[in-house]
Amino acid sequence: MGEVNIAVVGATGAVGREMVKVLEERNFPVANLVLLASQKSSGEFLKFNGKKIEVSELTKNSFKNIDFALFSAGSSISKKYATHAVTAGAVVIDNSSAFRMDNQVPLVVPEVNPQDAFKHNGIIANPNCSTIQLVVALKPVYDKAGIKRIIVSTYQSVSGTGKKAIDELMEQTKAILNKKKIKREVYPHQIAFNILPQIDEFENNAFTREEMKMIHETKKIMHDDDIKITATAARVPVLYGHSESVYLETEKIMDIKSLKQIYLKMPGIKLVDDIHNAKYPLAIMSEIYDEVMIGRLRKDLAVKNGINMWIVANNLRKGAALNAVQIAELLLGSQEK
Ligand code: NAP
Ligand code: 3JM
Repeated sequence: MGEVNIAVVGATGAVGREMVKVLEERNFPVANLVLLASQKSSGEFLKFNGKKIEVSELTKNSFKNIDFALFSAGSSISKKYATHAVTAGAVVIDNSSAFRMDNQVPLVVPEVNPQDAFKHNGIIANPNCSTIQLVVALKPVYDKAGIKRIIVSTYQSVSGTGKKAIDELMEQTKAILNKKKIKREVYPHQIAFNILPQIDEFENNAFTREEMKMIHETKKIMHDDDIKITATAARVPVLYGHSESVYLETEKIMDIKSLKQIYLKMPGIKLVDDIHNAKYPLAIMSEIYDEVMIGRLRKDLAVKNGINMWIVANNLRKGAALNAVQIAELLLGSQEK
């Protein structure tokens, strides 16, 4: 692979820092790494491959000679700056919700719909973290047996809201243990020792935007508008890793044994399912494993083509930074041919 120039927009954030780590860990062929953030961070340094790289302020002119611009600074920044990156000749891989449902923008999970990545017009969108782990688990079931119904409930960690939310959970926990008053800035309610059944704003249909992201994005990635999917998204006082309880109804009956065999062979999936030894995916395991972990696989008792499972993945890595870097790898691999 030839070396390429990479810009990371939002490099100082929870996702951006993970981007830099993932590029290093995967020996991504980086010629030049440009780290961009707000004015407040300009002059800070981040480490990459043993070298300190200075963070610069993001401007419209930040993208000269950049091949890939990995954006994770929120949707308003993506809307404002992505076209400048594309005009400068870069391919944008955007982690925000800004372009995900745009018909001109592919929404890609390399294990699920890699072919879509090549249809881009300069921008490729990374799905929402909860959608990514869901569709990785759905794909082999969909291919083998068809899926007509999905009911998903999420248990999402605070790192999904960014670095301020990680601090808020830690500070509130300390305050409560020390019998002090808690401070609340990021979430509408106390998050320590609590569960919030709200992620992002409410829409007019009484679902939250996070829930609607999962519903729309799943249909787009699977190329199937007929899947009946409903979602409930909750924030839990966990630092890293999103967990999901998933119920599926397949078109054809699928037996659990053969599904386990398929999952065992799928790249990007780690089957953790040994209930007699209390082995199932745990949020804390996502700090070690990059795969989407699947467990608690079982046949539904009331519906003969119903399947239940529990899935966990690292929201900052497979849910954001890793998926984005895998998309870049996919494009680079094709340029080699
Ligand atoms: P974060 O920890 O709050 O980091 C935000 C980053 O954006 C920081 O680097 C920040 O720079 C930068 N930023 C903020 N305002 C800026 C500006 N005006 N100009 C340039 N940079 C600016 O948040 P995060 O968790 O990393 O998430 C960032 C975004 O990634 C989210 O808003 C979301 O759109 C996306 N995201 C996607 C997924 C996914 O599943 N695909 C998951 C999580 C997040 P400073 O440090 O200088 O403020
Ligand atoms: C995850 O700018 C914003 O409002 C960012 C909000 C946000 C998003 C989003 O909508 O891009 C925070 C955390 C996401 C996401 O992945 O959809």
